[in-house]
Amino acid sequence: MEQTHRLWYSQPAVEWNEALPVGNGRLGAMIFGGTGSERLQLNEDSVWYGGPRDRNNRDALPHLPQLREMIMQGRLREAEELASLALPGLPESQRHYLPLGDLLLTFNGHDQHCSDYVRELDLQQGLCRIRYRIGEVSYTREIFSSYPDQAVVIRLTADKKQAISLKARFDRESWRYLEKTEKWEQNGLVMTGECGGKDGSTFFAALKASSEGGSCRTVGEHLLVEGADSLTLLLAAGTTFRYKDPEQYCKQHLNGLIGISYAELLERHVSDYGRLYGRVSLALPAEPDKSQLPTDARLELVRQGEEDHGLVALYFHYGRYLLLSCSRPGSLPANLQGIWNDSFLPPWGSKYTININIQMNYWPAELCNLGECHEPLFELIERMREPGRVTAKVMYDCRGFTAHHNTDIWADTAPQDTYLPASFWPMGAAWLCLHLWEHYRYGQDRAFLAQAYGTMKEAAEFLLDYLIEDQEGRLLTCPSVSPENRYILPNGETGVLCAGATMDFQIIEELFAACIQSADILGRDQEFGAELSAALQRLPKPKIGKHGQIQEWMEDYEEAEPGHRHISHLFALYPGDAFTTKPSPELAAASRVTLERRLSSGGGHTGWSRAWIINFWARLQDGDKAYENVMALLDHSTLPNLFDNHPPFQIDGNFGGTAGIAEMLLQSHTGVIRLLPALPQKWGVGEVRGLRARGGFTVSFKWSEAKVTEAVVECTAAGPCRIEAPGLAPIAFMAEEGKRYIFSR
Ligand code: FUC
Repeated sequence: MEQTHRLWYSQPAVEWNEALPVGNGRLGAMIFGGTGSERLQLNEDSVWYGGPRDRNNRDALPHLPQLREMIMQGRLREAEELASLALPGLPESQRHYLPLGDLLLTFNGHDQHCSDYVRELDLQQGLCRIRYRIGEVSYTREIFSSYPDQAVVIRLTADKKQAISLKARFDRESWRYLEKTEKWEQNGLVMTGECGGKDGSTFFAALKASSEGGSCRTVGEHLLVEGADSLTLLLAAGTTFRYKDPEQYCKQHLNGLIGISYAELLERHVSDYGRLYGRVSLALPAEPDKSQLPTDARLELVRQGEEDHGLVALYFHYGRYLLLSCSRPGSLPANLQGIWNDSFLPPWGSKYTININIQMNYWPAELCNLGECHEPLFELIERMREPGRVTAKVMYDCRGFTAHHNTDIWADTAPQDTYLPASFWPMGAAWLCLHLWEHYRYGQDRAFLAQAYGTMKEAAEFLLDYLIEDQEGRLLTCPSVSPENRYILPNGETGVLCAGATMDFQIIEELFAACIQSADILGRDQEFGAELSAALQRLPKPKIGKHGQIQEWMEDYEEAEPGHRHISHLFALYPGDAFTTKPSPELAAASRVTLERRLSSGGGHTGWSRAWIINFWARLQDGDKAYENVMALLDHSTLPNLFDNHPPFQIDGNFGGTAGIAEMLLQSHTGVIRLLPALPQKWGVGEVRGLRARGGFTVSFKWSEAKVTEAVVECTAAGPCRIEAPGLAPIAFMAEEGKRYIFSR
């Protein structure tokens, strides 16, 4: 069986989508690996344009009754016109993410006669390594972003003495006029500037060199190293978002680190990173064995229709690597590009789109045993509470907190854009809060739940107030949309705003149920629980439409785009739980019809949409369909560096794909731990170690001929444990905390 933990290439990256990412949650770099010159395209997660603002539109509330009336009466054009005037944020757009800059290294004479070139990303050590030979000298470059030491570390060595010479400088392309680059003593450089906009942050980056042998000096904005035996470069960066004085922080930090040997820095990095990465492993059939081929060649063969189970396992591991590299405690959450962005005007602002994308970033967090990587999202949710209360009150006169389909570094909750299929959808906070509940379900940490409950409750309070009653006494969301689709009325007219999008009820049901259960577990708030239960009774139930599909809206409208990338009305299948195969076979069957319709009309064309589809098929327990879509994700939506391609690069598909592969192997959302729930025929043999199951379990198992041969369950919380696995008799027992249980055939 193949266990591949390495992306590798036999040539430098020509463009950004070939470069390899490193990151520690906060500080990231894309490494090109050139021989004559090296480019590290740098990011720091808090380099965003502009400061916080109150963008709430005060004209929303006075027009809300009229808008609701227009929608309820089907006066759609008028409603759209009014919504476009009265609801948008002022201004229309939230803040966007920016690159920090580049660190450029030049090695004179190295672009010629180079041989034995290898560029690799070692996922087990969490570092990028470049090796090549020129004449008699072999050069090695190792680069990683250390979480314990909060620095990018660059190490240059050669197998001959005095062979390391280079010139280094910072660069910031056409935006360089905004800042200063200059030398820092004899062995360092600094770069500083404004992120832009009124009340925006200021950034600072610093580089410090330490060489064994040779000399270091600085001239103008250059650092010059000549004839060193080996060299370590340390890079730190920060902004006023976190540090009062980023210059002082960076300089003090590097002055403290520079005395530490490279071996120790590496050791600290590998032990920190490796402890997390090493929790999980996956081996899939080694036939066909393509492990000797470079990663881009393997991807190309998949495009030509070949199988490569090892590449699937590598993609899975890479997803875990990426999450560890762009979301660690203390960092901001993973944005649309994780932390890796080279554009001053990135697609969708490289911010947080919360009608699927950022949620998808965190789908693998719990299941793949990286619960701590989820924390930055929880912190952002906390920061959204205050602005979200203002939005709830100002726009809708509701209690609690709300957010629309995007947020930014300042936790902005007012609508983003005036794009009718997406902008005026106040369900963002509610969906995000379900991540708090999922974290509890996996970890069973009551102290966490006690704290998270208040946040979940506030999201629920907003919805209780936002729901309106229709003539039949049902409670509906209005205005709303089914992200980001449109419907066709029987008269051929197209609609977008609606009362009661199916997804809304599915989110509300899950959130209210989570609040009720949490209140029960915590032994508080019985009255609120009763209020939620009463509201749940009055929500519309899921409906099956004329094609046998789950209806996307309350009426059985045709979809304007039947192959739309969003499949919002299957939220209850995944990431929600309600449409599981056994308790609701009709809903599962209708979900299948919905998926097939989407797919046969060209669905799954963006990377994230394809990744969502993998998870849907996994939940429908159709391993072969899930597999087909894993292959389609690799084939259509994966760039040479294995980044997900929307297009352009957007990281959600990596995370959704990783979660989907895990979901094919283990599911635990129904109260039973199911092993191999959606195993494709092609993966008859394999082994997975360290996945998490809800209830506080860590599960490892092997299988052959599609049957589990051995399963090991470690219990991190006491409680009932039920397991169903092909090849094993059903298992049910009371687990004791700290105990390990082994089951075999
Ligand atoms: C949603 C999606 C787009 C894209 C954007 C960031 O609006 O519909 O496909 O992923 O977010």
